[in-house]
Amino acid sequence: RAPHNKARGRHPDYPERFRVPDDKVPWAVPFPAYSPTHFEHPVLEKNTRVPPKGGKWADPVDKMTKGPPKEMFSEICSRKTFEGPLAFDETSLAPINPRGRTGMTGRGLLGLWGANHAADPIVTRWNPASPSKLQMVAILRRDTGEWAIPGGMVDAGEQACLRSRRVSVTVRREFEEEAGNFADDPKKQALFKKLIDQLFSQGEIVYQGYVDDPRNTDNAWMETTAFHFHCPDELGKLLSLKAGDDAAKVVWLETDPQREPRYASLYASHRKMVDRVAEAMHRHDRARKSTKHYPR
Ligand code: RP5
Ligand code: MG
Ligand code: MG
Repeated sequence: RAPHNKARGRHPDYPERFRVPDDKVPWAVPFPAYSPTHFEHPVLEKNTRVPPKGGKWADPVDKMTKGPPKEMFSEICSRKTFEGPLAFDETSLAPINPRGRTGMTGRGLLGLWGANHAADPIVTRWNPASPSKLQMVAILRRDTGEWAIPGGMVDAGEQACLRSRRVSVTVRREFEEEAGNFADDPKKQALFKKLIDQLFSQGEIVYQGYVDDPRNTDNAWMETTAFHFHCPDELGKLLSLKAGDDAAKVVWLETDPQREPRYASLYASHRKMVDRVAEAMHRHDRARKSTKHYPR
């Protein structure tokens, strides 16, 4: 398990974290001076679920312990995580970040104690103008101003059953919201929907697990299911994009860190996920080109 970096860094809506040096990230390494900043963004209080009413997305908090209410313990234990059995803080009963210290306790901007699940669509095509170059659909996030995969949170109702069919609902919804905002142009909208019906009918899960997200804390963190959808040449040429929702811009981005600084510095651990896809695509392409075709 790789230690996290962005989860120890800055977020524009967070106070300063307690600094955690590289060697002190693992919980197994003693760090007696560790005094993390406690932070829960005010948006959590406004969106706290009051059982049994649904609709809101944040867990309650125990005002005394600043952790989850005791009654929630078994529910938190039963929640899905890709990071193996969870450990809990003995005093606050809050789940502990499986990748180590972040310099912050509480949940920051994340609604759930423990894993907060997202889904990420990695959509690629060979650049129509330069077919040996692989491009991906990338958005500019409004919150941090970083380029990212157009992913999003799995809806509250979908949290319980994170089977790939449910998650693929999220992945499509998020792609439409963030990269296909054609509500003002019914013709373009219809074409976009038709194309992604075809594109999203064949996807592959390429990653499931922890995301090194700048919103993570010691007690709440992001996990994702990333899908890869590759556009066949014609579809790739036709698929035009328009940013919406929490995306300020959307582009076809070259997946080459040497030539494309926006790709080199993708949000959270998105670079790692797309690098793997790009490597596999290039490998595949080389193998295809080296196969000789003899006329019959
Ligand atoms: C990342 O945050 C995930 O990989 C996903 O891309 C994103 C989901 O959060 P929002 O885009 O909804 O803020 O950790
Ligand atoms: Mg979204
Ligand atoms: Mg999003």
